[in-house]
Amino acid sequence: MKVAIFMGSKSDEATVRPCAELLANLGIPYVWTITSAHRTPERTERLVRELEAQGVAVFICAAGMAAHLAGAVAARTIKPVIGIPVAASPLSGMDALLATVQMPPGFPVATVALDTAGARNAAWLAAQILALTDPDLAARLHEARRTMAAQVESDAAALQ
Ligand code: RP5
Repeated sequence: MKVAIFMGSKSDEATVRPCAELLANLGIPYVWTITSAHRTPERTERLVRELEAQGVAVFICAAGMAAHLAGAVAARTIKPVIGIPVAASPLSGMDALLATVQMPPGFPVATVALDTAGARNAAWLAAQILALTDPDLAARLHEARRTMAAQVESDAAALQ
């Protein structure tokens, strides 16, 4: 297990699924579970401790509303923490974005975009962090970028 994906509620599942799928496609072992900074603070603390002991190197946390999950995890580990703000209230995610990104100095949360775009980038960023010490994964990421560039070229050609 290299990556832990936490989400605050079952209701975040569809938003977070692209993150898990991308990690799987990149061949990165991950664990994906539900835990809440507010509803299950002890579970969150225990999971961070146990998963870190099992070798998790990056934590990804998705939450909506007063989204304190990523911050609560960042308070308990020096491993990189990536936060996905989820639009889950009438404030359209601005609440979660600010709660996730505005961490006090010393406890960074690498905050990605809202919702599924952010979920995908959370996986890419976790992969890039792991690729620092994994040349095979780095090669897969370079290949993925070549594929994305080729797609733009072929889409542009098809547009003529
Ligand atoms: C957050 O509150 C969760 O991450 C979710 O995005 C939001 C709403 O949770 P539910 O009331 O749907 O469980 O804690």
